Amino acid sequence: MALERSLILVKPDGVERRLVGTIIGRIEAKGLSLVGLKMLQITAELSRQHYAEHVEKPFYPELEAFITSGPVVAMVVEGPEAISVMRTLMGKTNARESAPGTIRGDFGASRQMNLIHGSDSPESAAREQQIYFTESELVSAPALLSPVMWAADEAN
Ligand code: IDP
Ligand code: MG
Repeated sequence: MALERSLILVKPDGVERRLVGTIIGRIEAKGLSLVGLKMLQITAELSRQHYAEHVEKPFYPELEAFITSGPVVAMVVEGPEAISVMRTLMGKTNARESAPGTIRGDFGASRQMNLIHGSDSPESAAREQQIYFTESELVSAPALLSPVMWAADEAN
């Protein structure tokens, strides 16, 4: 098991609905650490970079219109297996099918306006972190609480 970093966005619908604090609260309550945080407006160019794998898909124009429609909050979160832990915490892409207890399942009812983005693999996480953050914008989280949160072999 490894300490990982995932790139998370609270999407424009989450910001507009004043759910930023609630969503960050869930991430922190799970035990993940914030190591980077900023608010920004995604441009069309940035959207094409972020969603490179979807640019040719039929739904891309609507997705771009949505993701550029208002500010987002970008974060890098860290913890043991943070990438898959965040995907589980988020729920399925289509919020109507997301389980209750997940962020999308509790707060969303749309496939597109699904509140949150999270990296889907270590490769995506590395690529996406570079899109939003420079190395100097990411802090090293203090390990003070780690001994009471997980065993040493869960985060090496
Ligand atoms: P993910 O966010 O759960 O990783 P992806 O399949 O990577 O889901 O899709 C990226 C984003 O594009 C979704 O979060 C959602 O906002 C939007 N999206 C995905 N599929 C559709 C669709 O079929 N129609 C409209 N928007 C979609
Ligand atoms: Mg995805």
